[in-house]
Amino acid sequence: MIPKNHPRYESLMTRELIVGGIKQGITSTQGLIAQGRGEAFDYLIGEKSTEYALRAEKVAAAKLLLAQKPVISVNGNVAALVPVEIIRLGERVNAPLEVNLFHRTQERVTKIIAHFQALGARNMFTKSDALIPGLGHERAKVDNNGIFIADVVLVPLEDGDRCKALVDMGKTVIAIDLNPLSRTAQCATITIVDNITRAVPNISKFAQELKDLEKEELQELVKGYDNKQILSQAVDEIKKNLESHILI
Ligand code: PTJ
Repeated sequence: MIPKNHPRYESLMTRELIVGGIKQGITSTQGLIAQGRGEAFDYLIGEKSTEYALRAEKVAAAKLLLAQKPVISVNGNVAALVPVEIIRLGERVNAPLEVNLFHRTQERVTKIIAHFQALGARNMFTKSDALIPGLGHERAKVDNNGIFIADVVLVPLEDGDRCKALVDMGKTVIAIDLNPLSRTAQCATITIVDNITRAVPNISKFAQELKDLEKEELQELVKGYDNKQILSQAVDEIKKNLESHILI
């Protein structure tokens, strides 16, 4: 039992969600390692949604609202950490969820779909009848009516190969990744350098605020977005935080 007044309460509780996901059979054991890596970067950016992350989150919300066929890709970590929040986001921007796993087993795919449906997800792509060209691993398997033909795909905690393959297919790829140096972060169209536990509610909140804007107003908001600048601001933030902790 983790006491509420523990200084690392939130971080420790997030770990518990991943452990719970593994026990339920929805999260891979490798998910623990990914979470650990994410935590380290979260520590370095100050465990907060920075100004540049909020900018990327707002632009992401606008892009999702502008999309013709948006899809939200979900994996075992997403299913454990923010299942309800991602269902809500999907409903708000009219984007069905699609399970896409790196360490894929049919058993886990089935369990994750059931997990989301039990929590109220009504709109999911559940087939794996198409392949993303140029990918040699299991993440290539997608739904022909879902990710395969989507124009905008939200990919939280992605691997670099599929991110690049989706961009190569001409899609707008929105990544959530705490590591601004990862291949995913570097190749996505919009990179949200924030913890998924903060990023998904933030995108939802922005989607709610923006949903009644005209198409032209949304396009105006997206105009001039520079992902390289966002990434360099994330790296600067890490440098600044490290420098402020150097003891003289
Ligand atoms: O369920 P599966 O089989 O699809 O597997 C999912 C994981 C996440 C295990 C798999 O995709 C994987 O191994 O991912 P990576 O290559 O470790 O990359 C995960 C990236 O997400 C890393 O750059 C982490 O820094 C980042 N990350 C981890 N936890 C979080 C995060 N970013 C945002 N929020 C987090 N909580």
